[in-house]
Formats: sequence, C-alpha cells, structure tokens
Amino acid sequence: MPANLTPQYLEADRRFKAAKTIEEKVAALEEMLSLIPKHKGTEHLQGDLKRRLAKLRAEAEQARRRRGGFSTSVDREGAGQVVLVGPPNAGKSSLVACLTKAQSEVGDYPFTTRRPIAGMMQFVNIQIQLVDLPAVSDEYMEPWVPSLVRPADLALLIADLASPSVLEDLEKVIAILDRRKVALVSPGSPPPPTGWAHVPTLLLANKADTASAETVLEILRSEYRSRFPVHAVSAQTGRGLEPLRRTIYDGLCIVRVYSKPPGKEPSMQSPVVLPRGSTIVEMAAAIHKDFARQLKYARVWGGTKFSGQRVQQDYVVQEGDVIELHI
Ligand SMILES: Nc1nc2c(ncn2[C@@H]2O[C@H](COP(=O)(O)OP(=O)(O)OP(=O)(O)O)[C@@H](O)[C@H]2O)c(=O)[nH]1
Ligand SMILES: [Mg+2]
Repeated sequence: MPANLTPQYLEADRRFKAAKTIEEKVAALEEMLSLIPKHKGTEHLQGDLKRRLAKLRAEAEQARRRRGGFSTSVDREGAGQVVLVGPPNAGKSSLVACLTKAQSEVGDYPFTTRRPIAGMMQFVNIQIQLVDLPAVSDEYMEPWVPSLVRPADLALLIADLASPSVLEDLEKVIAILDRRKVALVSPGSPPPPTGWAHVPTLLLANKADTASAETVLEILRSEYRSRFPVHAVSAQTGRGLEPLRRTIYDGLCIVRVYSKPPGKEPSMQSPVVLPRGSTIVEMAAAIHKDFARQLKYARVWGGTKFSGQRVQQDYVVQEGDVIELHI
C-alpha cells in the first residue's frame, strides 16, 4: 500500500468494499480516483483503479442491456454539456423539448423521466448539449444521477413556481447532490477541494405562467439571488426561453473565434470554440495538434482594436475574433 493516502480516500475505499450494487461500486471508485494523490508512488494504484472502473462500467452497461435497459452515460457533444436537475415534475423534460429537438417524455405525474435524454440546442452558429435527467428527490432517485451532474460544464437547476414546497424541494436537490460531493455553485466560483465537483449553476424558475408565480418568484429571488443567477421561464408560453440560449452560452465561459486562411475569407458559420482565456497557441492546437508547435505568428481582426495586426503567441483570443494563423 503506497504512503500518504488521505482519510477521505480510505473512507471511499471502505465504501467501495461495502458497496452492494455495481452503481455504488462505480460511484465509490470514481471518488477514489479523484481523491488519490497524483504522484509516481501511486501510479500503479491509479492504473489499477482505472482498470477496475472500466470493467465495472462495462458490466453495468451489459446488465442494463440484458434488462432491455438503456445507457446511463451520455457522450459529450457540441460546445458544452449542460444538465437539467431538479425536483420531480418541475418541467425539466418540457424545457429540453422546447430548446432542442429531443423528445423527452413529459408527464403530469412525478418521476416521468427514468433515463438521461440528450438533445442539441442551437445557439447562433453552434450546438450546445442539453441533458434531461430524472428527478432528484429523497423519495426516490435513480442512483446514477449525481454521476452525470458531476462532469457537466453547467447545471440548470429547475424550480417549480407552481409547487407549494418549491424552496424545500430545491434545498433537498442541493443537499442530495452535496452528499455525493457534487456542489451546485455560482458561475465563477473558486475551484473545488479534492474529491469534489463544483458545477456552475443557473436557477431557472419554471412555470412563470401560473397563478401565483410572480409572488413565488420574488421569494425565490430573495432566497437565491446571492447564490445563483435566477431566470424566470415558462416551457408552456415560451417566456424567457430565447434569451436563455445566450444565458446558457455565457454560463459555459467559452468564446467563439473564426479561423481565416491567409488570403481567404473566414468561415463565419463554423467557429472554433475555446474556453475563455485561451491563447492563440491554444487555438492553433484546437485546430490541429501540430499547429501549436508550428505556429510562427498570427494576425487578428476583432473589436475596435485589431484590424489585421500581428499578435504575440500569448494573445488571449476574444469573442468574435477572426484569426489568421501563419504556420
Ligand atoms: N403551467 C405550466 N406547466 C408546465 C410548464 N412546464 C412543464 N409543465 C407541466 O408540468 C408537468 C411536468 O412536466 P415535465 O416536463 O414532465 O417535468 P419533469 O421535471 O421532467 O418531471 P420528472 O421527469 O417527473 O422529474 C407536465 O404536466 C407539464 O405539462 C410550464 O412552464 N407551465
Ligand atoms: Mg422529466
């Protein structure tokens, strides 16, 4: 046993050994992997954990197929992955159906959604992946839901303005995820401590069309304003949904830049999407892995400052920049 494994790691290890279902084992192993100190002395153990995790995930997948089931993981697609989380019946599936072409079943009873449903939301010239999830509730929850929230780039926490227990329901959602070391945080929060995931979150107050929605919305705003940005929406009337596309885009903290071959026009229909704060070198690497190394210089058109000027390799690209890479 290599030295300096933390008490948190040993606790996750204990949970792994006590786990009864494959899902519990996978959750414990994921946590062990995130908690293990990353250095030479633990390389062997890290490899071992990864192998066990891959094997268990494959087993879980097979077991689900045997049950005529479905996959409980979602492959990332598009410019970012956004999960919808919330109490039963809040309108998560309705919102995904409004914003994407995905057909997620909508029901007027709780726990309608039993599997993740991914759809692509168009925002101007890019696609953003929205993932509808089953409800988070202490009455019942599909055990794999927190592990799909964990890797997301952004969470939409859905509140039901028509529910008399809206505040309690939200607190429960936050607490249940917290127990699985997944914290819903305001965008731009500092990075999480080891073993935790911090998922930037927007609070969507849905069913803004219903009778006492405005009053409930005010209460919700005063409770949550300091924790998350709050937006009123209605899947029924469409209120707030068009501006929401940009709000989601902004929440992802990404920029769109346009590559221009020397002497040609840029293709404004297919931006290169990068994390905010990326440099020209990172942009080059995103286009082709050899480009970063081969990059001689770049010219930039953008904003009021640049109209084809040469920039240094450490130039931080800005939303809308047109960039000519010279290799
Ligand atoms: N009035 C009103 N009803 C809505 C709105 N959005 C959803 N609903 C209704 O609320 C009910 C639940 O909607 P769903 O989209 O299935 O909710 P969900 O959060 O996916 O529910 P689960 O999958 O069971 O957790 C349905 O009867 C919807 O028609 C809305 O904006 N306004
Ligand atoms: Mg649903």
